[in-house]
Amino acid sequence: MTFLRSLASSKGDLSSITAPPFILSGTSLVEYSKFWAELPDLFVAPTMILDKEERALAVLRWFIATLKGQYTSRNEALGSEKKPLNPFLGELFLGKWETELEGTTILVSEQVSHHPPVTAYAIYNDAYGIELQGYNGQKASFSTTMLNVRQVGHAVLYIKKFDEYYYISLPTLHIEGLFYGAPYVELEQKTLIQSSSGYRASIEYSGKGYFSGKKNTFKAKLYAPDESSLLYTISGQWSGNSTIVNEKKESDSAFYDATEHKVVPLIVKPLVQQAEYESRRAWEKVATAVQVMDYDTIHVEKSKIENQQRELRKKEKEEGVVWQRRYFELIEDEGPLKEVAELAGVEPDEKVWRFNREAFERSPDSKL
Ligand code: HCR
Repeated sequence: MTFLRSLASSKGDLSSITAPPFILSGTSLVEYSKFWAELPDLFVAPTMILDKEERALAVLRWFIATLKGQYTSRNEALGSEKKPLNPFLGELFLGKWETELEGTTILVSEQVSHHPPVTAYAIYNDAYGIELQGYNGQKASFSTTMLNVRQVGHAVLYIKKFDEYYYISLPTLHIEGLFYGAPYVELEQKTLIQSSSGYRASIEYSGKGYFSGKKNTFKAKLYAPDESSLLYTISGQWSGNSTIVNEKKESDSAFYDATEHKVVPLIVKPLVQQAEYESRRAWEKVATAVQVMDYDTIHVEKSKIENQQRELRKKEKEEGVVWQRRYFELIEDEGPLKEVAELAGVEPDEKVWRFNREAFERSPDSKL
């Protein structure tokens, strides 16, 4: 009951929720950016497709494939959704995927704002010339039995060879199972993937009972640049099987099987080699305490980090300085991304977080 009351009074700020110990996770939210590229083969696949329409379809397949990791991986590994640790300002999560065919894919994820919490990230594979950038925050509200979470921000995929951008909006989600102490995520509403080539995908989500009796269902439609022509309809479960219908040929075939695809683990430097502001090193003691359910230590160690941060902010205020973000900058977006957002019919954000790759590569942090 204390937990449910805390949810009801969270006033949109998920970091203020006091979760019962068995729902706590030892993983910081800054790590969640990794879910975008745990399938490096699907991440780079669009770069090898010459046909624009087929390429837009490959981007859609990759996106659908990321959902299982993003929204069900805690349930699968830990039995229920968990409350992640609130990243501190400047917290970094770095890593790489090394695969035989795709080579190296790099991840840089940074907590660029604490209040409200915002994580910015960049993921790139130079061998294939593909890069994903984005930022993410959450706004929550509580309704009788559910916690509703609206995601703020967007992601942008860039394919160098074709000088092509894809603007990706983020789905709204809600958390069910709270009364039973077994929370899980269900997606709702829509995601839009708008390409600078004009192709557009719209993905509609639903839980049990709307499209079918199954959980995690979706229906995606891919449109040609001329909005009226629907090319493909894909439907099924994002955490399971989906089928594609070619609307012109009126034929259907398998689209994606999430149960078949194995994620590639991210390689993260050993803790001793990490800087003190790197996520796993900074939260090491809390994470160990969460694992052994030592609640006093969780509280003591979390408070140490929070107090240190409070001191830092106080000092900055006294000195009249602002915290310098490490590898991301808040800029006015006047470039091609703004155009793609306009093509998508979404109001572009006035300022967007963008990766400063040069700054990252100049730093010892880039030695992964
Ligand atoms: C809502 C959530 C924190 C935010 C998580 C996000 C939206 C973060 C960005 C990722 O790209 C996608 C993503 C996936 C997660 O499913 C989502 C989390 C699910 C639960 C967590 C809440 C803060 C936890 C609240 C405490 C309970 C009730 C478990």
